[in-house]
This record gives sequence, C-alpha cells and structure tokens, in this order.
Amino acid sequence: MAPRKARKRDMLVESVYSVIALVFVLVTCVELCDAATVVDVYRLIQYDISGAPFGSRLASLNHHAGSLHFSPHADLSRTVLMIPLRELNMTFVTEYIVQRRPLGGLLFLLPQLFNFENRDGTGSNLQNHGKEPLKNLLEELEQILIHTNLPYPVYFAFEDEDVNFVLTDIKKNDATGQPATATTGGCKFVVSAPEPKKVASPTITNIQGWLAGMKTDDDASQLPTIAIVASYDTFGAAPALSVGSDSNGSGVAALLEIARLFSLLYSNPKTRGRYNLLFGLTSGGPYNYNGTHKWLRSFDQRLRESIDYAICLNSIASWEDELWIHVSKPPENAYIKQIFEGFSGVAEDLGIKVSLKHKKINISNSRVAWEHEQFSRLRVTAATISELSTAPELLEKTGSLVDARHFANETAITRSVKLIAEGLARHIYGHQEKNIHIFEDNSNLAVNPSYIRSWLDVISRTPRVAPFLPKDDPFVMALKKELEDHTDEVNLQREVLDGMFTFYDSTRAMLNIYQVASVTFDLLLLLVLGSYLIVLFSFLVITTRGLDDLISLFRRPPSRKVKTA
Ligand SMILES: *[C@@H]1O[C@H](CO)[C@@H](O)[C@H](O)[C@H]1NC(C)=O
Ligand SMILES: *[C@@H]1O[C@H](CO)[C@@H](O)[C@H](O)[C@H]1NC(C)=O
Ligand SMILES: *[C@@H]1O[C@H](CO)[C@@H](O)[C@H](O)[C@H]1NC(C)=O
Ligand SMILES: CC(=O)N[C@H]1CO[C@H](CO)[C@@H](O)[C@@H]1O
Repeated sequence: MAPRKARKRDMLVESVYSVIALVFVLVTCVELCDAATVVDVYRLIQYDISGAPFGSRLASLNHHAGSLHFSPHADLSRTVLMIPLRELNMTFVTEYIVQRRPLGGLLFLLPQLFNFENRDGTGSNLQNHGKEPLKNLLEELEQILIHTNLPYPVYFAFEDEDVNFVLTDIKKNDATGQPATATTGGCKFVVSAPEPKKVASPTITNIQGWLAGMKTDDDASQLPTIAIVASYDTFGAAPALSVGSDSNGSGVAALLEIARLFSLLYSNPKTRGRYNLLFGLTSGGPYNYNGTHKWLRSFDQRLRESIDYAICLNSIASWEDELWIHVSKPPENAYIKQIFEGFSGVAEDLGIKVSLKHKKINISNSRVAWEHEQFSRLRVTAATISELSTAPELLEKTGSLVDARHFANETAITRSVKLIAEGLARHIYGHQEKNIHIFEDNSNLAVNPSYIRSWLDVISRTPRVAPFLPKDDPFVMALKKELEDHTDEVNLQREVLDGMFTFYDSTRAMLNIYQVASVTFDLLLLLVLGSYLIVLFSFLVITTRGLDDLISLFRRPPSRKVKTA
C-alpha cells in the first residue's frame, strides 16, 4: 500500500513541475510569437568612392523602435527611429545625420506617391500643393544620405495601414517619456540579413542599333552618321527603388520612339535618307558616363570619323515650355550653328522655346558633366538635349527617390520626340528652310503617345542601378529586343565598371516588427497565470483525492529511499 501511494505522489510532483514549465513556455511565447507585422524595406545604398565609405554600412537590425518624439536627452544608440517623411524636420537631419550622432538605425516612411509598385500611379491623398515641398525635402534628404558615412542600418519603406498602426503605437510609447527598453515594452525592429558583400566586377551593358542610309552610285566615300544616344541606368539613395522616370527613363522612351519612326522611313528605299543612324542606349551614366566612354572607344576610326553629330537625350519629361541644347563648342562654330538653327526652326513651328548653352570641357578634369562631353573629348560634335539648364553634380539627378512616374509627364516626352525627330529629318532630307512636317499628327508617321507611355510605365517600374543588374537582366534584354524590332545589327557591349566605385549588395530586406510586452507586464501575466494554474490544480486534486493528499503534497516529501526501504 505504501509504495503505491508514494508512486502516486511522485506522479503528482512531476505534474506540478510540468505545469510550472508550461507557464514559463507560455510567458516566453507571449514575447516571441507576437511577430505582428512584416514590412518590405529598401536599404540606403552602400558604396565607396576611392575607398572612402558612404551610405549605410550595416544591413542587419535588432533594436527597439522610437519616433521623432523621443525625449531630448535620450540615448538613441540602441534605438531605430521610424520617421515619416511628412514629419521630418531638417533640424533633426542636420543634428543627427549630418553630425553623425549615434543611432541604432533609421527607417524612413515614404508616401505611396513615390512607390513604383503602386499601380494606379497616383495612390495619394495628398493635394497637389502638398507634393512639391515633400519632393524637395526628400531630394535634400537623399543627397545628404548618399554623401554621408552612416555606421548603422538605414532603410526606406512605404506608408500603409499596418505601418501607420505601428507608428501610432510607437508614438504612444514615446509620449510616456521613457525610452523604449526591455523594461517599458514597445516595439522591436528586426532585420536578419547577412553582412553586405562587395559586388564583384560590376558590369555595364551598352546596347546599339543601326539604320543604314541609302548609298547612291556617286557616293564614293562613306555616308555620314548621326548618333542618337540616351543613358538608361540610374543611381539613387535606395538602389531597389531607383527607377529614374525622368532621369533618364524619358530619354530612353524618346530614343525608342525615334528609332521606331525612322525605321518606318528607312524601310522604304524612296524615303531612306543618305545618313546612317546609330542608336545607343548606354549604361554607367551616373559614373561619369563610363559606358558611353567605353562605347565610343570601341568604335573603329572610320565610324567615329563618319559621325556628323551626336544628340544625347536626357531628362525631357518634366518641362513646360523650354528645352536646352548643351554643347561644348562655342555657338559660333559652324556645326553648332547648324544644329541649333535646325532645332530652333522646328521648335518655333511647335511653339517650343529652345536655348543654346555652351560649357567648355575641362580636359584636365576627369569629371564629365554631360553625356555629350564624352563625344566632345574625342572631337565628335555632340549636344545634349535636356530640360535642365545646368549640369547636375556627380550622383545628382540620376534617378533619385523623387524621380517617380507620378512626376513624369508623357506629353512633355511626346513634344520632345516631335522636336528631335523633325529636326533630324530636316537635317537628313535637307528641308531646312521649308515648313514641312514629316511626322504629321494623324499620319502613319505620327509620334505615338501610347507607345511612349507604355515604355515610360515599364521603365518607371524597373530599378536600374547598373552594378545590381544581373548579366541577362530582363529589362536590358527587353531594350535589346525593342531595338531589334526597329533597327539592324543590334548588339550588346558588356564592360566592367572599373575605377573608383565599389558597391555592396543587400538592397532590400524584410523588416519584422515585434510588439514587445514590457517586463512588468510579463511578471503580472506570470503571476496571474501561475495562480490560476495552482488554483485549478488544487481543485482537481481535492475533487479526485481529498484534502489530505493535497496537504501532504506540499509537505516536504519524505526521501524515497527511506520510504521504499
Ligand atoms: C522643427 O524645427 C524647428 C526649427 O527649425 C523647431 O523649432 C521645431 O521644434 C522642430 N519640430 C520638431 C517636431 O522637431
Ligand atoms: C579644370 O580642372 C582642373 C582639375 O580639376 C582644375 O584644377 C581647374 O581649375 C579646372 N579649370 C577650369 C577652368 O575650371
Ligand atoms: C571609366 O573608364 C575608364 C577606362 O575606360 C577608367 O579608367 C575609369 O576609372 C572608369 N571609371 C570611372 C568611375 O570613371
Ligand atoms: C543616370 C543618368 O545617366 N542620369 C543622367 C540623366 O540626365 C541628366 C541630364 O542630362 C544627367 O546629368 C544624368 O547624369
């Protein structure tokens, strides 16, 4: 009888322990299993120029979250600040980012307006007057982030309901005046990412196409060539978001439409001009037009010498009534005069203003401000057509976060195409003086706005930072195929982007947001659960075995050895 009773008691003791263990498991689960939200985040670019580090130097993150309402003297070195662009204050940027105060990390929330995955394009409840200040602020912030070395992870995400809910929660927590720590609870941000690795030998790919001119019997020498060029790759604060609708998506869309129009003219021997047309979609634009530089050096001398002039198309999607023709030779130069007069004649007919801007190239400075300067350095006459009146700085206006589809105007591109195509045609067919329109609206040679729009849409959904484009990137292949549809002898030139730039991978990630219950809350929960279980347990024992058993249970159990002996 006695041994049986002891065994029963042992069983009961074991079940008490297992119940306690269960309570612990439950409590831990409250903390670990409450992964509330998962958010797509896009990392700030990480790169070096000649070994000097810039951008966000870390990818993985595991810190408590805070908002801009942090208490003034808080130590933020283990806090990720979640900052909606709408609430961003330049004072904060200069105090914390420019002066590089220690932070655990930064998460910027951008309005949907800038989200290229947001299909309907607008997706914004912002009034028009609210957009410009936000755009300017983001542009300013972006330039600072790109040019600063930030020893912590910096991410961008888009505002949505879930994210805004988390933000409200964090703000509430910050309003208590206590920093987010394990003792006060709040939210925890976790990004598990491997350490960013250098991108080994980043490639840049140039694509070229050719429309051969009509040679007549008395053309002993080679026909002259006109080159039409646009740089298609981008560089921006978040490589995974750098779609550059205007810079230079607009130039690419325009180039494809110009190739389409001239392929119609050149497919008929009667309308084929006595000029060859060379189309170039170049890469490496943000890095001193390195792709253009390499492309030009790959030409044989005969081709290079046959180039009458080159027209580079850049940023032509957000102008109202004025375009600029940038050149490196003085306006008095006969060739420049001819180019400018040709285009300004057409412009007059179309009610557009074009102005000539001359900027000498500085041979002793390797920095190239405009794409056409790469041609000028090889003594090829060239011009850039752009809405910008002055050259941007290095890595500026190359597909920034603000350069979204929403701000690109396809009508502006259509008008630019009309101007350029008509100007080229007048030069090719020698109708300089006459008021003839080859690409007349409603004719079969009319500029096609829906073709331009559909390419602009594709471009505006495709991040194109060259070092992060794989070798056979579908977008590059699509450009090649499109040129093949309109031109001949299409080929790809792949080059390594050598020189001073180094890039690091890990451009996008998943952010896990955990609601962390505070320790005090955990203790309280533990107490409540614990007492509940004890009461339940006692109740069960009493009803099944009586009170005596229960009391003896909580007495120190006699040593088993003695009992069984
Ligand atoms: C924003 O900056 C101004 C100074 O430019 C400062 O007075 C104001 O308190 C700041 N607001 C917040 C929310 O930090
Ligand atoms: C040309 O470039 C060199 C090297 O960067 C610079 O020192 C010089 O001042 C520049 N000249 C002009 C006229 O800008
Ligand atoms: C561009 O190309 C040349 C050689 O073709 C190279 O020397 C230079 O460093 C390259 N890179 C940049 C960023 O300019
Ligand atoms: C990425 C890229 O090539 N961006 C260019 C877009 O156009 C402007 C204006 O010509 C250039 O300055 C940018 O470098």
